[in-house]
Amino acid sequence: MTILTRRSLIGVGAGGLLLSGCDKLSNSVGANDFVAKAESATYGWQRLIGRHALAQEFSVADISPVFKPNGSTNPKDDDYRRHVDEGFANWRLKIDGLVRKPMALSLADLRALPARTQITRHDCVEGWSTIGQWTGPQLGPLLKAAGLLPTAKYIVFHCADTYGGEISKGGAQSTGRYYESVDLVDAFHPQTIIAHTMRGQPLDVAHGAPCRMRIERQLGYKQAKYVMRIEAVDSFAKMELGKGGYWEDRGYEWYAGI
Ligand SMILES: Nc1nc2c(c(=O)[nH]1)N[C@H]1C(S)=C(S)[C@@H](COP(=O)(O)O)O[C@H]1N2
Ligand SMILES: [Mo]
Repeated sequence: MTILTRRSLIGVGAGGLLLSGCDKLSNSVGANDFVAKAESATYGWQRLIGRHALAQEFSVADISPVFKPNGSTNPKDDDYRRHVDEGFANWRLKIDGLVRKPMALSLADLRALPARTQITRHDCVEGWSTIGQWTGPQLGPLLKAAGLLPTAKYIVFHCADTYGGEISKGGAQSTGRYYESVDLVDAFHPQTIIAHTMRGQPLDVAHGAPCRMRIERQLGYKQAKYVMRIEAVDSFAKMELGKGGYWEDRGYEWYAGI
């Protein structure tokens, strides 16, 4: 059939946007650049053997009966408490930094976007895994809509929670606020979604309400909960302790591939 041109294959829908985003990516960022920046062998190897590949997806029957909440499960931060009390009516997800058109999305806006549902395995470094079902818009098309600038190299997820009892370990320079970051390969990965729904229900506070990241090729601590702001940056050297994430600032690998 001749009607299946390349244009008709990649030109439509969110998947098409993603493909063309990734095409652009591999042209603008050379593999050498990534390998040079690699902080671990996994990062380099996964880049070479296919970081675009999908993480395994499971069936409804595989979903774990209980998805263990971990890390912050009920943030005490004033701003966050207010949003919970207001049912997130005044909450906005900001998308800003190195973008042409910064955005502020309400929860209704987020829910109105085309969404992807995926059943995946969550692996925590503490040594447990659990299978959950997540629904939410893909991050890639949103970044495109915000006009991600060519100078952007990383996407940072700023969270609402101060992780209890750990501030002191970060020293005076750290606010103790949870945050995370990924490169553009993971930001535009089709399974990288802003999940507002878990197993068909609005995301609860324990699991990151009103929205949390799912970045399925990486470990549990990359799955930022209570996301308030998504910032495109060219460096995170001057942010908190400079390693690109709360746990990274405390010694974990920045690239936590699985
Ligand atoms: N904002 C925020 N995100 C977070 C954490 C956290 O403490 N705060 N903990 C991380 C860790 S270590 C894990 S294993 C997962 C746990 O997600 P869950 O509570 O849905 O199981 O969230 C990750 N994201
Ligand atoms: Mo974790």
